[in-house]
Amino acid sequence: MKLSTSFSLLAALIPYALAQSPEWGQCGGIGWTGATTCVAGTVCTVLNPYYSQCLPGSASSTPTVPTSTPTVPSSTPSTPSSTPAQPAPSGTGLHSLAKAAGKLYFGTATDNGELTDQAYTAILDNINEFGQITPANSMKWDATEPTQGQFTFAGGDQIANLAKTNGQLLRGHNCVWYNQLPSWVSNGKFTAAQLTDIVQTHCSTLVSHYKGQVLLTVAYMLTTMFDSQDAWDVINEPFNDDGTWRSDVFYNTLGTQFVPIALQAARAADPNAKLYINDYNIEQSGAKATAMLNLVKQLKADGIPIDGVGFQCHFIVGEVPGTFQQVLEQFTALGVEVAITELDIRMTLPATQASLQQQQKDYQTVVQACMNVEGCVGITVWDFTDKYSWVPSTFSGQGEACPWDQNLQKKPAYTGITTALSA
Ligand code: 9MR
Repeated sequence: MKLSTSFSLLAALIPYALAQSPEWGQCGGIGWTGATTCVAGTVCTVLNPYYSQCLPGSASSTPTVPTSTPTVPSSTPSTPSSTPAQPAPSGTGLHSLAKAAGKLYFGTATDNGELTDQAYTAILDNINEFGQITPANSMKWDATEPTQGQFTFAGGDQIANLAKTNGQLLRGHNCVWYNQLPSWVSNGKFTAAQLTDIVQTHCSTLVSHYKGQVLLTVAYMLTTMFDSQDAWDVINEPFNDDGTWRSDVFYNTLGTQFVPIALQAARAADPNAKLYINDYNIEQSGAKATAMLNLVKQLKADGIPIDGVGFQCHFIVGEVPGTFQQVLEQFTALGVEVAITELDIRMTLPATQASLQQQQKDYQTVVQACMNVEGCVGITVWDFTDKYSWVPSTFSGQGEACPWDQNLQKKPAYTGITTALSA
């Protein structure tokens, strides 16, 4: 990690940073226990209930820094649109607009095989469009620990390094999932004690490997040391659609305990990463959303680290759930943040003008729901172009799910997103 060369400089600055947050550093928010004052020339600004940040400027009075129950006007974001809260997005792209609206990021999934496509990477690398990246495959268990105890990080590192170079946040995806799981785990017939050890080793090795990967300037390095804003989907898709627990090697061997085991290992490995449980079909009121709500309540009651819930949002044109915003609010009311983690909205092919128009509306509706909920921190599309979408190979006869088309041209869906981000 490049941190090593700068470590003595950082060590010298740590006491100072603990006393006062640096420019761009976190200075408040629900659950924040670090410094609540900012270095000279910056002012502590509430971006959302979970995150206050030292932004350039001077305070006319002592700022109020919430750590428990902040109030943020939902219609008038406290960050002026001309003041980016992170290294420098400026413009009218998706991430710039999201930042100006007080969100942490607008991001996209990407995959290693796509990174040789220069027309594609020109858009992916554009910080005005994307301030966050999720590796679609290369941090999954089959990619990172194909054989017990032998970790391979080459693919994940390529994407982490790209995010670092671009100044983009990184979302780790994922630690514990029934899918893309090597057979040595699923067929190992391990005892509960053995599988506990396996989950702990996997999560802690993975999460600590990518600890603090988004590093730029010294100021930003300090920011990321004390609040990296990076996130991990520690648990992926634990429930069936009827709200029962998915029958997989983790649940069948450990019961529900695999969830706290993994979350605690991840927290110990990177105390600053936001730890999430991520799932689909929890975007509407119903048994599955209720099961997730109950899980979060239980984890909180038991003192288990849980920072957020990811809503995948793999939707169908014309079928965005009407209760989505309400469900997001039910989760933030429990004291966790929420994020849209894998957004795409597919349609029956061939696309028509009408279906593309409806898709524009649907993207706008989904992004607007996140905009309306203070604790919804960001939005990630599950790749931005139809050229690399997972949809056509999984749902026969469907596709065109992304905001950019096969030829990397923006679709009406893009305008749907920008309309909501600018509202
Ligand atoms: O995008 C991923 C695709 O390339 C893989 O073939 C697929 C296999 O499981 O996983 C896709 O990503 C999934 C994500 O990891 C979890 N939520 C659903 C996503 C789409 O299937």
